[in-house]
Amino acid sequence: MRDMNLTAEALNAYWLPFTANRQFKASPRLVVQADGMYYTTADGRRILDGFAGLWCCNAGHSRKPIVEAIAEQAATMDYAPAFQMAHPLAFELAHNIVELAPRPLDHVFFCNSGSEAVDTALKIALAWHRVRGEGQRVRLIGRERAYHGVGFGGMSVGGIAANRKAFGVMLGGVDHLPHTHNLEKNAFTRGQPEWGAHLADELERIVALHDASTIAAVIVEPMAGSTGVLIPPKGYLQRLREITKKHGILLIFDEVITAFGRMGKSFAADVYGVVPDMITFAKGVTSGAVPMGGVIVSADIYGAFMTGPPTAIELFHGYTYSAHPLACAAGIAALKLYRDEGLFARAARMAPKLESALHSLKGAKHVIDIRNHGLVGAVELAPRPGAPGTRAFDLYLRCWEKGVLVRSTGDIIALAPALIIDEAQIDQIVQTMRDVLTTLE
Ligand code: PXG
Repeated sequence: MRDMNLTAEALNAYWLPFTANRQFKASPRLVVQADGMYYTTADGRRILDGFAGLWCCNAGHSRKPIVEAIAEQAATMDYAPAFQMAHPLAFELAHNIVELAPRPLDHVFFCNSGSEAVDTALKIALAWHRVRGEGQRVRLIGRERAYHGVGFGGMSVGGIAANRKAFGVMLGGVDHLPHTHNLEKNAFTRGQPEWGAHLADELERIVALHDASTIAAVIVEPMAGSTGVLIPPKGYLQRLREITKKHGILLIFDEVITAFGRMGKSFAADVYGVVPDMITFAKGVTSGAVPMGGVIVSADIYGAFMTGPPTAIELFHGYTYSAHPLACAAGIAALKLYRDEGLFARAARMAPKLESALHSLKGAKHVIDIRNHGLVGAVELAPRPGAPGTRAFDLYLRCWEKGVLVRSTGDIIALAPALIIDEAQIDQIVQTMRDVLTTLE
């Protein structure tokens, strides 16, 4: 193993993403090893991972079949050109994903992250309308409190004020649905809230304002993860589907965190019973072991592009590392592991356990909401006056000190453990949070 002691120069050289760099460097949290449900820190502590890395290591960490598949592929063929050439694993993985996907979604475009997946889906939406002769459909509709990654497209359809504050104007021609989070109506709901389906009707208002003929696509996370676990109200996604269909607008589900078992089935689309026109995925496709993302599109969308001269490039888009051999090898191994161990069904079985454990925190100091669906949970805390976000961040830090990794976003603690988690580990995470909450100012 490498020397794990960082020099001051090395600590300084790395600019960490989405991190308070100065705070981190004053007291670094370094992990050096991972297996199953656990990380090991540089100072030798075992940390129970309640967040599957960052919503991604759905099969648990450093699982042998995935590790071996990557190692073997690296030794066999490191890289294959992605344009005008291919390698067999790309087709095999695409086929395996299509087998899991809801029909009529049956073609896969590969990229390397969730952000790229979102920008790819938005570009496909715009180009699809053009190839069909509806090139005036250029508007994209997102939602407040949506996170669709960090590309300009994803940021623009996303609904995060901090992005607008930091980076100024976004893409033009974008509008937003209201988010569905409402503590007055839905606090402490288990599973999907009863209240809020009508918020989908706001899409009719947006369509009336801009005219349907100008709108290309609506993109939503079926369950919004990053901005604090916002569970879709019952009937909400169905209404979005009806309205988009009625107006010839594409519906894109950003399933970067919900795909591959997180909600207890292959896709959130299956759980919520709504089939969009495109699904973006990333993270769990390789169980986080190699970066990969992609977009699954319907036969109708793919087919519309396959009409020009056969020698012409149909979609002017792609990445050097689209369908990278190591990512494909990891993806094939991860999907096989999910199937062999029945992990999506396991997530569905463990979901009620996570639900009851989490909701036992009701009444604990500072807790103003608890919500959950599938193997995802969130505890929302009352913000400290004048210091939003610090309370949940302190809870995260203290849980880390006590050997449990959770995630804080604003004043919300999110949980999304690997699908291999057992009941005792769920109890340990919740008990640790309970202990910390009692002492938290
Ligand atoms: N779409 C969704 C729905 C996401 O959740 C992205 C796109 C972007 O993916 P990449 O691979 O470009 O990061 C995401 C990413 C968190 C957290 O703590 C969430 C994400 C990433 C990192 C942390 O909630 N989501």
